[in-house]
Amino acid sequence: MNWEVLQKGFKKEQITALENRFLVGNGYLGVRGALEEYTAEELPAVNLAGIFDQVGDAWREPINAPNGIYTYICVDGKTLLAQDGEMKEHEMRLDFRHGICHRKTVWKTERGEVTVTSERFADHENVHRIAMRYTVRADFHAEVELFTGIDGHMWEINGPHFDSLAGRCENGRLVMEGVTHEKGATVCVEETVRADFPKESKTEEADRRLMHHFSLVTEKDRDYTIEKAIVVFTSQDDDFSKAQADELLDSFEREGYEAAKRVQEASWEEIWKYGAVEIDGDEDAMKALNYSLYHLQSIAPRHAKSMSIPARGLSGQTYKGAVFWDTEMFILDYFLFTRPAVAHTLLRYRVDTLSGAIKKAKDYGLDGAFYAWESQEGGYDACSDYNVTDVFTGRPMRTFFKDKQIHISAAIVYGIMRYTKITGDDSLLKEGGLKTVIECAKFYYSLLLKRVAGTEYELHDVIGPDEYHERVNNNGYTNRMAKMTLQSAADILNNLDSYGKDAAESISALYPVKELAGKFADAAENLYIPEPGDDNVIEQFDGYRKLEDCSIDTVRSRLLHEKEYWGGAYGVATHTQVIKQADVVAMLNLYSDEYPPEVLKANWDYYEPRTEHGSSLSASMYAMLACKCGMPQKAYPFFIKSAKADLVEGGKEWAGLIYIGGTHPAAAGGAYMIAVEGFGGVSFAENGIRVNPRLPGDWSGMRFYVCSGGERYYVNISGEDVKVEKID
Ligand code: IFM
Repeated sequence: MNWEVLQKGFKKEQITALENRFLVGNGYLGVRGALEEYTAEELPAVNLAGIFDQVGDAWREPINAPNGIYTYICVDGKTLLAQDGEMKEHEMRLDFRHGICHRKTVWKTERGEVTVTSERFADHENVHRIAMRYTVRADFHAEVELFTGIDGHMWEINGPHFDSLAGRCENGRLVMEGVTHEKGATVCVEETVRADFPKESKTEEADRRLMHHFSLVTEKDRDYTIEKAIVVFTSQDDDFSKAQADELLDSFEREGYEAAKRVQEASWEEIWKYGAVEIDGDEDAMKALNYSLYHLQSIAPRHAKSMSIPARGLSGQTYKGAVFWDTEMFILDYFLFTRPAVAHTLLRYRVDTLSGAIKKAKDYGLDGAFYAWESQEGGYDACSDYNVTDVFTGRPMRTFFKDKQIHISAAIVYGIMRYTKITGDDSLLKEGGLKTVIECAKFYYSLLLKRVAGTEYELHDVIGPDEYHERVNNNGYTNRMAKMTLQSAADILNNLDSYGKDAAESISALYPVKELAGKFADAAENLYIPEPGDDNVIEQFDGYRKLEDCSIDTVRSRLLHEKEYWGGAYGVATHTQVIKQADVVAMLNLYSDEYPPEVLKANWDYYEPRTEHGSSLSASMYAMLACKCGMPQKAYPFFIKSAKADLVEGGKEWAGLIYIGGTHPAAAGGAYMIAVEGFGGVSFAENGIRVNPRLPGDWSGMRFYVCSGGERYYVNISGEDVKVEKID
């Protein structure tokens, strides 16, 4: 397979999408695929994981570090900037086997051609470091001024996040240090430059920019190359000091870009050894899938013990750098199956942010743990009560995602229980997970309602995964996930001894075990789950089928503005059956074994034409259920849509007036689930893994590795033949 994404030519309107497509990252930082000369206007970013800042009442968001990539040239007095769009040739290339982004640009000047080539990577071995190489070549004796340094004018959506930003030169290296507004955290960027020409530079500081300035008169057709290392660290890093930063720069000065690149290539080869998926008969699908996995690997917090993945990865500040249910329901499986330690880190973050969830529940007058819909550090919910701006009035619109998407707590329980079941490792449960599950169950318990004349419990006033219909009663997905949570907690409480003496004692000290177990079991048994109707269709929520039944096109034709929000109080979809994303279908996908095939199919057929797929999460749930209905052909276009979410243009970039562009890790994780669990048919049972493939059209085989019960298996599907081999 060709592990390369190539983009030839330049269009201004593609700049932001390409920055996502060519992103390089290592879990600690993400570097948007911006050209070196881009300034804030083109949205470049070195986006940092897990460090946030808020300015005034604006949205709290993650920090973009001062941009140490910033480099440009002037030739014969003219500054050459790609964004001016006057290049003769331009191409970008991503080697996604090794996480290296390349560019080549040719300008035609009055005296001849000037070519810039560059490459860069976010170092996987030393996650604080970015390495780059930048080469200029002219086919004439050109007067070249080369500027490279640190740009303190970052792209910030709700900044400025640095109250102060000070630059200095330390033994020829540039250092820029910012102090964040909210917490006074420091973010430090240091860089060093090697050059293959006599390196005499002036250092210039102006207007929040700190630059080396090299003046060259180039020989015809000779390369002039600088190699640069940029190290980023913050006062929030537990285990990284200035001395270590200096050492990383020292070693780069000694050994150079090529040496660092060799290590980078070896690290990625290690990742792909068990992390890639091979497909026979469909090169395009295989490439798109592994490109998705590249993105997941680029944002995996391998360096941390307790950290999760934001909904837009490390591609910037959109979605406030917050963690959603995307992680547990869409992203988790890839790591669980290929690198369980990362799955543990993702879930550890939830266990460690339990206190934030307990506080949120309390703030709403509820019991237990109500996890943040948009979780930042400490479990702080970054979701605003006004998450959409009305395009007509410019006024903030009241949305209820934060208050009513109660299914978020169940997603955390789902993740923890799934981790425990598939790995066979109950350490997460013992180290805080038991309490987490119990607190989530307490949360749902405190929300249960029973009608005076009723026998079942109900959950009212919620928002399901389909966010267009707010404040509905008995959303099928939510109720089923709440039931799972209550049942999991009851099982835990009834089997406390199986977690060992210490865990049993600490839980018994906190809760009336027997009483709670009884309450949760009763609630789980008697919580109302909407049943299939005469036509086998399950109503998404009470009264859903009484809403206007019209096509998506009809709804779209009623828009008065292309960026108008479809949901909420007055949205065009609100009073119709048109939904944003998989909802009943998501529930049936998770609980397919509880329903006969005709119910699964009837709901797929009913809901698909009514689903706008306005979220990149939607396609994978439809594809998964299609596979379970024995319709891999129908699943295939949804698989391609998920796998290519960051590879092709056309993704949603706006919600009302809010920019929401960025990478789509949940779609990437969804693509993996479709390939391995949907088409590959992998599932996990008490006695090991099961493989029951349902390959689509052209696929004649698949090969991949999966972990289960502390073992790793090699799965080789070839036509009808399935081999599962345990790896030593
Ligand atoms: O979590 C999703 C949500 O379901 C739909 N809107 C986008 C969020 C982040 O991906």
